[in-house]
Amino acid sequence: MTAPSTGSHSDGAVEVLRREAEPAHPGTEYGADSIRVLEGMEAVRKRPSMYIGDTQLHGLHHLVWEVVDNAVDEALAGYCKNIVVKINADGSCTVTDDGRGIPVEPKHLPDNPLLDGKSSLEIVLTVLHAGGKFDRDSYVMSGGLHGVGVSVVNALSEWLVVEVQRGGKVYTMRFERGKPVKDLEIIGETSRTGTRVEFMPDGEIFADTNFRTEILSTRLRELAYLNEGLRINFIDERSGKNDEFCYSDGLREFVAHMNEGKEGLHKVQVLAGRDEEKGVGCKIAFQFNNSYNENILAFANNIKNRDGGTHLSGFQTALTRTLNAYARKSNLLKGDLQIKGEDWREGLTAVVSAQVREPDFQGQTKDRLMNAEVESFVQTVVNEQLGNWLEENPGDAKRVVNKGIAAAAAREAARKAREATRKSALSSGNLPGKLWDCRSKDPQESELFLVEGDSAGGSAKQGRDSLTQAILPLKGKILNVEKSRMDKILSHEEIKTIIGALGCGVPGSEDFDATKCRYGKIIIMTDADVDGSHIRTLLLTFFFRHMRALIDTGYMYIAQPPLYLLKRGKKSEFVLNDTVLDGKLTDWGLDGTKLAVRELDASGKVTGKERFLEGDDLRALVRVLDDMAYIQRVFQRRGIDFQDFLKRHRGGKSSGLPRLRAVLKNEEHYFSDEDSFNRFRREMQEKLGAVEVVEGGVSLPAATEEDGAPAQLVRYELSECRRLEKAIAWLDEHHLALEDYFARREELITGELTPAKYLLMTSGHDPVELDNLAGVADGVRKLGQHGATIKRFKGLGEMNPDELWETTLDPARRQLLQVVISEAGREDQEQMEVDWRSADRIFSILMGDDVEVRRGFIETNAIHVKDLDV
Ligand code: 0RA
Repeated sequence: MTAPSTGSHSDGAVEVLRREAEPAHPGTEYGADSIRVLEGMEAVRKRPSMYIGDTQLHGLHHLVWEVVDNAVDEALAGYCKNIVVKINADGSCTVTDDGRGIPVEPKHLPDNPLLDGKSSLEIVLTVLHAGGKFDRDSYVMSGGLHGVGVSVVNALSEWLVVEVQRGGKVYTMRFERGKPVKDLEIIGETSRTGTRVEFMPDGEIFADTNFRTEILSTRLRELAYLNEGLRINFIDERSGKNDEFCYSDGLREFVAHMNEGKEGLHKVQVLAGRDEEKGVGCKIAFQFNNSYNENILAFANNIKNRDGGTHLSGFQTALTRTLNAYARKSNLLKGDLQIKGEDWREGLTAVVSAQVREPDFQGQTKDRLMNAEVESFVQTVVNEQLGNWLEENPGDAKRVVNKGIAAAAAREAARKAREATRKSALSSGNLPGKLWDCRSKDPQESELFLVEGDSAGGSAKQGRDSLTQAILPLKGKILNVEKSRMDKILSHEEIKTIIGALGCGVPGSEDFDATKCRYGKIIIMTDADVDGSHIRTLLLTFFFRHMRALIDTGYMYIAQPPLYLLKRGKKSEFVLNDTVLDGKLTDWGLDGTKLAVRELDASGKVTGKERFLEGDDLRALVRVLDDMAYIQRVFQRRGIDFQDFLKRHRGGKSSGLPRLRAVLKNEEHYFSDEDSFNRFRREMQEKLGAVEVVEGGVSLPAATEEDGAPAQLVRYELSECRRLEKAIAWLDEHHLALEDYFARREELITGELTPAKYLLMTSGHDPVELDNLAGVADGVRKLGQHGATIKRFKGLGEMNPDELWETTLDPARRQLLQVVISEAGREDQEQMEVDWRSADRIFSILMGDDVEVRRGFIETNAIHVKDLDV
């Protein structure tokens, strides 16, 4: 047995600690519960929260994690190298891995007549907790959090299709709401192994079945960081996003990623060790940077522990001890300055990842690791290896120690500044002179507007409801707190004014209490230009870093002054943004407008017959066409010609569009369903020998590269076709020809065009001839624009006090944006965490020093920035 081997593992992958396989007892596992088996799926559907936590976003994503965890388990056991997670255009999810494949052989279970003779695959998918009973010697490290089994995913899916490659054969089986609807079927041969699970979360169970890209990609990236060498591809077909996460030096790269935009004081360091006998291991990556924020994440067996636990406290204790000892010994620290743990951790970014054979977590959500043996183990590793690193790198060590000393000194200075701020700004009745307070003293109904500039402040003061609305005009840009320590922040005039107006104490001190805030809403109101958004970001950075509680309790808002003033005839209207503008133009364009559909004879001449679409029908048509335009863009991204696709595959009948596209030896084939695809696959297998099916989009790397490797049949799911079919059905019902969508008008010898089949007619305007059906939606919006002027507002100052009241201040008419770190609402821990981390990174990137990183960020994200008027 080995003693803790500390040091030698720092650059290998985190090694996995195994536990002997539990002896299997075939035939006994299910015996007693035989009757419950069928209840199982029903039970899950009756009380889904018991199995997946809730039926909100957290539970929805839990389905994906359940399948992914199984694949990661295969990776931990050494059998799987690649995982692909794909959100399909219809909202279903496909998880593919190249592990061993779920076992398929029939189970001999004489004690259980219900299950006897059924395939393992069916049992794994329909019996709760069955997965673990199949001798997964890999047991080890992953999951634990989930581990309720893929059967739960099955139970909560409208449908689920699983495909297994194993033992030379390809198997498939289909379920609906947990029940098998097709027997296990062999559909081909293969030289590979792996599992593909495709499922549609059930709308009867989940309020919202829309997977969130951010939640998925953050966690998948994290899993790739934590499992070095594992390749995870994430594809979101709804947007075309396609990411590959694969890190040979995972934790180190994780910390580098977290520190993007910050300046490191040294190279990322890794400390690691393990003790087979105790069944514990840990790996820690850390880097000090020049910021003032501490950012440490803790994981045990791939599970994030939000409240840390013994691995984290072991790290912190050893860090403080080792740095203090080194600082004294090297004479960097003189006198009686006391450096606390929090001082040492200023500007520290770290990931602590522990492997524990028998993890003991606190609570259902496993937010805290409790195993006592981990604490002392991590301490030993850190004391020794961190000490060595400091000794061997005196330059780095000096920077780190000096930073801690400065932090301790600044803590002292900040304490004094806090005292001073408290005295000046907070002595009661002593509100800042610049504040135009409201008369009400009830925070419930009081609002504070933080307004850019004195002139807008003046308009706001005149336009407001002075009973409940207070105005605080801010001069110029406030301090960038990302680059300042607390003592400096607290002596900045504008910040002192804000602190004084809010009246809930000085941030960072004990008497800070968000619930004492004098206003129930704090509303940032800046111009819709570059300066305005800079000021907004500076303010948000301040609140995010130092008054986070105000954001978390939902006090923070952003005012939305209108972007446009639309005028038509005597009517004028303020318009919030581009989406609303489009809607307005559609409304105006539809007002009194008819679409004439003329009959043309075979030679393209008008016969004189025509019919009209108007009112709700025409409105619905515009919606259907906008939908089709969206789907057309999806096709474009896939490199499929939409027009060709519609032409070649509709075949007259409304029998449906192909659901699958496959490419074999550069030739395209389309299939209406899985069955016809599988028939084709078998045929090809007979003809060509071996045929390997790979998922389109990204392919799992070929298992063999030699000659004679099987031909690749690349398979693409065309799930957006379901939506497209709905659109086409609507056109059918309204006797509109799909061919007309792309129709073109010919040019005659005279230079004229052949007569238009579609015309938009409205009073006071010549009929508008359209080239084809696709042109109707934009044609309507163009009509709406007729005779209208659109004026774009830049500054708040362009509005007079009345207009400002009407559009932006009046609670009955304005639209505020609430600042939440989670888009999904505060109750959702999952989303919160994701967004907190990206917010942290984004603030560092946008407000930090690193110009290159900032430029890169702005360039890659420029696509989201509309109307940037520089
Ligand atoms: C039960 C036993 C074994 C593997 C699996 C389940 C398994 C499940 C999933 C779900 C997604 N991908 C998966 N891969 C594997 C062990 C198989 C063996 O011993 O050969």
